[in-house]
Amino acid sequence: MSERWISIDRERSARRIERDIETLAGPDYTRSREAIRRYAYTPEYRNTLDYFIKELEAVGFRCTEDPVGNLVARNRPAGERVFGIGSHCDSNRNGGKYDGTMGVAAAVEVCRLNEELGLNLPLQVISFLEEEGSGFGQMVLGSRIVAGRVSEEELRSFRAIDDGRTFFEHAKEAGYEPERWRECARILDDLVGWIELHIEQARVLEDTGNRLGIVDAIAGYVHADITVRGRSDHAGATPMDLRSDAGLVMAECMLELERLAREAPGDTVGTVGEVELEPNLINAVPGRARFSLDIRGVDEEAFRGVARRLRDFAAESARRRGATSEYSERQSLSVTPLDKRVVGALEEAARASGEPYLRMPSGAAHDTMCVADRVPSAMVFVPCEGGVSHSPEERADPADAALGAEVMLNAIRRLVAAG
Ligand code: HGY
Ligand code: MN
Ligand code: MN
Repeated sequence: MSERWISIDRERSARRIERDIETLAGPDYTRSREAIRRYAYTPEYRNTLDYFIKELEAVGFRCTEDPVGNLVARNRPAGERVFGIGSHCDSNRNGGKYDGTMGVAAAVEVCRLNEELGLNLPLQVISFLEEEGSGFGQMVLGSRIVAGRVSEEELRSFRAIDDGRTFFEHAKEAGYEPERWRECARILDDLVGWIELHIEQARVLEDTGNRLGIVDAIAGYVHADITVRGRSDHAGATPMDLRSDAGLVMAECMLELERLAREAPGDTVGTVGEVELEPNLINAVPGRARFSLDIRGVDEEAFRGVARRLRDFAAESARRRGATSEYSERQSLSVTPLDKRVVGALEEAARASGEPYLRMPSGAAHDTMCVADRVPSAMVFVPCEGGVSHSPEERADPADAALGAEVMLNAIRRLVAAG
């Protein structure tokens, strides 16, 4: 590699990243032994932030937390221009060791290398709160707050999945000041660029034999719920043509969603991941059904059109069965094209590394979608085995994250030098 490019001791970096990840898979950092489960304002999440704070302070970073709990660490005084790196360290409720956490660990490794190699790059690490929505059912919540993509009314309406208490109550109890949430926008003020490393969460890199993905766009999504209200009847005594079975409306909608997503352009996908039936008893016709919609794609009109058509299909299916349906959107984010200059710098650094890489879109959502509103941004993907994610079976190789750290370091060095 020419002197213009730095090559790191990838083996040593891989060992340090692996140590971070294996430590954070321990009992102090997850609420469950079966999977990694940590989310906003829980002791396990606090321990995880404290772990990264210790690692960052050890290489001279000053760590703070914004009014809702996004972690921010800088090696420059406030107001000076810095390059942003990071991800999230909360987990899916059925999470693996690598989703998010590997990105924060790789960012911390970039900070260690910056210090050891005396590069003196101006850096800011952010670990965003509640990317998975495992605490309050609202995905990328910390970065949506930073990007001003929530209203005060919405924020005050969010309630914890575990106990139904509000986001504000939990945030205050954890020592934050959620009423100052608008000030969270300031953590992007000094950023000249942003790069997030993340596991791919699918198996394109694995199937194509690439070690890195240089992400140039992130799919948009709609998250919504449909609630169907029919009538709960005796499962034995009620003749089939006298029923108003909410469960059958849900069943028809699930198959219709599959049909609409398969027909739509732009890699559109549709998933019903959560289902609830009431009274949910073997011998009672379900009178109420609630199911979630996760509809995504890189063609904005296509994936939003699927959501609209499914809403109308549900209303018609319910009407035919003497029931009603109600569609309520939780949130949505648009397709996010990433910054050509940052993508280009990453691609050149990946090429210089001598390792196989692929330029690609992201189907999964990431905090980078919100950062990109205001900051030139891009992402680096590393493979995960079999594409498995949002599962304790998730596996990724710290050696790929170490390679990612080297590529990020070189790209940042080029971008900062170019001004
Ligand atoms: O679901 C997502 O796209 C992200 O992994 N939370
Ligand atoms: Mn993630
Ligand atoms: Mn995730």
